Amino acid sequence: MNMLATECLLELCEERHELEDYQSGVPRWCSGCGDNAILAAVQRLCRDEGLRPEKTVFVSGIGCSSRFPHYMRTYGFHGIHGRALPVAEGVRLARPDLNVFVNTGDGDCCSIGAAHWIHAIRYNMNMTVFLHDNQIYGLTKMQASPTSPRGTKSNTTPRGSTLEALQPLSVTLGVQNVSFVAQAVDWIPEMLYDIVKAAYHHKGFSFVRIVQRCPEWLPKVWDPWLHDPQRITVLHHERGLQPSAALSQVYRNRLEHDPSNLNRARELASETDQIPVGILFRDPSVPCYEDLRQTGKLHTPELIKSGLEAELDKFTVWPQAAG
Ligand SMILES: Cc1ncc(C[n+]2csc(CCOP(=O)(O)OP(=O)(O)O)c2C)c(N)n1
Ligand code: SF4
Ligand SMILES: [Mg+2]
Repeated sequence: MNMLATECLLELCEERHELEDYQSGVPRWCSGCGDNAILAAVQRLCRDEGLRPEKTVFVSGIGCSSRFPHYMRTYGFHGIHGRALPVAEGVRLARPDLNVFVNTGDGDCCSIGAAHWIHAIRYNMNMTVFLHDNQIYGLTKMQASPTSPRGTKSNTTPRGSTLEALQPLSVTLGVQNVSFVAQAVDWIPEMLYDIVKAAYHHKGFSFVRIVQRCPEWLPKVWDPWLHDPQRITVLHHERGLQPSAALSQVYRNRLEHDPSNLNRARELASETDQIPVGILFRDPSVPCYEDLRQTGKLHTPELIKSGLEAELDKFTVWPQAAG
């Protein structure tokens, strides 16, 4: 076979996907909801990375944001409120060949699911996690969440919420084995895409907090940052992201930040006046739980059978021992 024919054949065998191949249904989110921008960035990532739909799964909990898997033409698991992460961990252990993504809301992750979140960071299993942080319970019509700013008026806090908001980045950066933490905002698509892509390429638990607008229940909460680009700090570094010249024209407040510097990442995460956007922390050397466990070995039927028999034998009462 000549060179040209071989190339043509290779091209035919190579699976190519268009954006539409990852799109499913018409999202039911309100118009202007930041979830739409996150969906667009993730579908673009799937197309650009050529992710095979049958090798990709989106896992979510319950909430507006957790409707995400319905809009991806891949595998999906729209789970139980607060339990997106343990479901994703199960998928990861049973099917290490899949690309695992998680979509979780601030209520889902930081309230009812908080214990799972902390342990998932420590286990550092290879998955890409998007925290859609709209600072409110959206689906259930406006109850304060742990990330609601102090003073937020809601159905559960009619006189304004009493406590300071929990900072998801600070929490994540405080847990043992943290390996990737980034922050994006839904209204800067270029950086949202670059961050989603960097998170996907990191091997380990990649945690991306996405500041997500909920025009239905908190229409003005992000206005100070939305209308003043100077209040966005664009993080850049040779080992982080390198935003385009066009973006730098608008977002002039740039900061060189080395993502291997954990203490500096923690300082940046605790800022509330500015929103740092980019990669705060990355450590590719943190081992993944599934590699430490070498879970692949558990998959041979012989090993499973002998393991089960050994386990059952522990509880067997042998007649001579009993007598
Ligand atoms: C065990 C359980 N508790 C409570 C609920 C009710 N519930 C559904 S979604 C939700 C909060 C959703 O908020 P968030 O996770 O921030 O997602 P959003 O809708 O804002 O995207 C609650 C309390 C539930 N479905 N299951
Ligand atoms: S209620 Fe808020 S979070 Fe839910 S779809 Fe509407 S804008 Fe989005
Ligand atoms: Mg929410």
